[in-house]
Amino acid sequence: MAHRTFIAIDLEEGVKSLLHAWARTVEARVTGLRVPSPENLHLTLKFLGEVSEAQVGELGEALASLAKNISVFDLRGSGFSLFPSQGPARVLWTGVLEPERQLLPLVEKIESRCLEMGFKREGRPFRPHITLGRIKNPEAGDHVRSYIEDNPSPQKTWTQTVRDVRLKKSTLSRSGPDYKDLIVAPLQIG
Ligand code: 3AM
Repeated sequence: MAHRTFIAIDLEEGVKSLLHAWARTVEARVTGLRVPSPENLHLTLKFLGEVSEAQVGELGEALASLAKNISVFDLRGSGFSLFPSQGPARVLWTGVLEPERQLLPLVEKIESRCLEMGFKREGRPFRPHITLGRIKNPEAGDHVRSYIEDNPSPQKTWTQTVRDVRLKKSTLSRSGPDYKDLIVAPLQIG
């Protein structure tokens, strides 16, 4: 059976609650923003798409050997941002501060390992983000942009320790995506 998969960093419970609360404050003031449930909040490192059962096994081994050579690290982020950067917004997200320190090297290792395994390199530049809400129509996208521009909340930061990277399975349904861990690859402690 094939699985729709991606590699991600999971967020700590406290960070999920905090970020969900931020998203709810925007949702309360604009119409048309769809906020994911807190347990679905994550930081995508690499979208893989459909993979076979055999590839899941291979990815598990690759992620485990890669992760055990990378130390546990702290991740910090702040504020609200929007995709695309201009025009009606489609995604409300929060970004990572100083991604070049540990996050981008980790993503680069994952990209090159995935390339060796036959997965396509991501065409777009990697923009680390945690999706806080999705916007369906351009009118709502304009409202969200105006609200965020008036309330950029630069003082809002979040922080957590990254202890593992995960291969996640995404099941799409009418009620939204459902994510399940297929593999948890622990980073090196200390
Ligand atoms: O983590 P976020 O929510 O930004 O948008 C999808 C979601 O991103 C993205 O992978 C994450 C888990 O589904 N995604 C979905 N299809 C994609 C594709 N074809 C994709 N990313 C890149 N290419």
